[in-house]
Amino acid sequence: MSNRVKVRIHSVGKYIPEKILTNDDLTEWLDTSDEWITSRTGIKQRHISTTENTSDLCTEAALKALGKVKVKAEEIGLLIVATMSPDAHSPSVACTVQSNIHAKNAMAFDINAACSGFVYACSVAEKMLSVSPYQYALVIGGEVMSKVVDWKDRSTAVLFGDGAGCVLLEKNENTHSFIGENLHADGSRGSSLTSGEVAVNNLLTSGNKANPHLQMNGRDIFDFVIRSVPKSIIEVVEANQLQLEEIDYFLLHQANARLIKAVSKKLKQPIEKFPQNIDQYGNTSAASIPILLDELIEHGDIQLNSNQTIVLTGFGGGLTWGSLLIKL
Ligand code: 4VN
Repeated sequence: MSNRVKVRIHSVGKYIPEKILTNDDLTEWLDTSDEWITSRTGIKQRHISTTENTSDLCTEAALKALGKVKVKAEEIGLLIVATMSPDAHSPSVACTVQSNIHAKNAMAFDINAACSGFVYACSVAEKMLSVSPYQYALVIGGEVMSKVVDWKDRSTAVLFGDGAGCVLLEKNENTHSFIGENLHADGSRGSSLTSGEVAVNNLLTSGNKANPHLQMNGRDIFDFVIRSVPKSIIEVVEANQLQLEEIDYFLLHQANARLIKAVSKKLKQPIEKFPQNIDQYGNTSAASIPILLDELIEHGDIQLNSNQTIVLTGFGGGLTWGSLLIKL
């Protein structure tokens, strides 16, 4: 990596839809309780979009990130959106955002790696940026999960929320933020989490079954995360001659508070190094890591240009998982 052009995080932004649904609100529609949801998941409430689609959330997050620094939309050469809840298959969310913010010099495409999407997209963007003529890339994780969950299924409907987070990456002479990574997939276990199935349907074939809703085998996913995520974190840290003790924060995909606690135990690292906001937002899939990063920067826990070292770890549908080691 040392002979590549350096890339760093220049600014971060987020956008959360205004409407809040608390656990108690959900009990009007579902046979569930605040006690069950809180104790099993750590979720107290989630934000749900009433009018805005994924591209609208992503547009606002991008404008926030750009507004914090003196970078014009025309200076962006690459715009990637990580999402599993796009407005449509085509145009991509990234192209709609490109139009909305007038990033007319940017190539634009979506990446779908479910809850790992933001980590995957950062990895791709960093590599493309480092060998490109342009100076800036926008990487956005954005989801309107509320339109894909089955609101009659209490085992999944209570878990998810809507939101978007964005990082602006910059080519830079001095600092290389992206020190190491590992990205993984196990497609043989893809049926553990499905969403938006589309069956073959044409003049010659019809009647095939497809379920457009999100379906999840919670136990399978939980087991997979416990087996693979601590390993991925240890791998990325040790492969780069660091020790877990030297990492300031582990930013994990916000899927379940009990799971984050289990990972912290397995790594023998204090829970304080695993910041969480799942209580407020639920599981926002590809958006959860950049939303968390933005909040930590706003609260002053994480500072850009501080020499802090953080690990970002995504995991979920696909199945996919992976970690980025970042020096700020
Ligand atoms: C990663 C994970 C999850 C996930 C899996 C299971 C689960 C979240 C099942 C047991 C239930 C409480 C909730 Cl670990 C989802 C994704 C997708 O983003 C990624 N919660 N639970 C209980 O305790 O009965």
